[in-house]
Amino acid sequence: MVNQTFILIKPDGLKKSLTGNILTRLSETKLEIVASRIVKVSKELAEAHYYHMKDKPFFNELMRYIMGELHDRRKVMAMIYWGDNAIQKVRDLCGATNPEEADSVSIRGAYGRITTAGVYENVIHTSANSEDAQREIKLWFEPNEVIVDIYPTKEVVENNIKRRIWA
Ligand code: 3AN
Repeated sequence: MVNQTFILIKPDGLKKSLTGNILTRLSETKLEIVASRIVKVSKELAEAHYYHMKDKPFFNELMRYIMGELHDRRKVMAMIYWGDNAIQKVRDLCGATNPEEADSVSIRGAYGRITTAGVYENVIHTSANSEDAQREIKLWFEPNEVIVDIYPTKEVVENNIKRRIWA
């Protein structure tokens, strides 16, 4: 089944100059990149992305991590990969959330670590399932930034300018 998944190269991945290595690993999946942007993550975006972690004891550290405050790199690289079984293929390649449990040849197994403050710095995020993929893609991208039609959109007119938004 063809589907799409959301991927973030996190601030530790950028700081460790792993972007090229991670993209090379992702190319093993033979999936297509259909959207990409470098994003400075605001507090609002960080909280919306990790809303399900709000009650975790490490939530504040997680916010600082994803906003780049722990790595002096206030940016992440957000992407959408699309193709046959994209969600599962990318999850398999990334490995388990806990870098110590991740397969050692997976991206997180090879490059991730657990900090002394207890945060998993696992260099990459990818959607867990199709509901998460849809929520995350719609949060991080506008329809015009994606080169294939993945979800329904609608046209709105703002200040006499037509714009497509997620329906
Ligand atoms: P994934 O990114 O694999 O979907 P989630 O959504 O369960 O993982 O967790 C979001 C982020 O929160 C992880 N990428 C990791 O940085 C951090 N995290 C998750 N579980 C823990 C934990 N038990 N201890 C510390 N950090 C964690």
